[in-house]
Amino acid sequence: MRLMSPSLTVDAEPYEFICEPAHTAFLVIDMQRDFLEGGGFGELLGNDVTPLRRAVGPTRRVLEAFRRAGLTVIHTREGHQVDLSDCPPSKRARGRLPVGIGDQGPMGRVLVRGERGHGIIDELAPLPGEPVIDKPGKGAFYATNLDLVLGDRAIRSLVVAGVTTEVCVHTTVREANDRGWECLVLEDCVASYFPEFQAAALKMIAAQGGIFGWVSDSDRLLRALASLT
Ligand code: TIU
Repeated sequence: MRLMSPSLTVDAEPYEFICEPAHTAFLVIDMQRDFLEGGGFGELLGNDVTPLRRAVGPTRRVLEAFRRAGLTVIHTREGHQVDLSDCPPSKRARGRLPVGIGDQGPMGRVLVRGERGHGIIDELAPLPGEPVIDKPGKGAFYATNLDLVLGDRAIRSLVVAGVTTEVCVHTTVREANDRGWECLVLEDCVASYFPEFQAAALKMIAAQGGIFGWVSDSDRLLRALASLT
């Protein structure tokens, strides 16, 4: 059932986020094994992947609430075609990794579409009918049809979750903001390998009057959604 209420008001920083549920999507960015599980791209980059787990439970609660309310859910995955034709050589070379993008790792070829590591973690698996945007870059608009998918569904506002906060979440929110979408980032539904980047990245979004978005959390979003029903 689609909610008919005209607007949803979520307590947020720097001030309340107001959107229309029927024109709002939950955008879940790159919740892939390659970033959240041992042996994936994130760990091969030298990171401890455990801090990313904190975003899984809250994201799942918001995902379930959006699904229950009949609202739009969209997932993204970072990764490359099997022949790596969409991976700039500069990206592949970055980090001088002994095992990097396109190489065989414990979960298949690293950051390659169709491999186990490229898949979204079981807890947040997309349901049939939920768009999954495969993106070669950090931003979800670069070299994808995300703008068409959002336009087709008359989406004007995005509630954003995913990893990592300062890389793919930030790049995507900046891209979305420049294209006219309003973005609310849920601080407990996004995560970074670096606590100091998590804090700074969230501050950057909401500073200067919400220079490229709003920041709230899953509890405040769920409270607002509950008040509609
Ligand atoms: N390394 C890192 O923090 N992130 C990425 O490479 N991709 C995403 O953020 N999805």
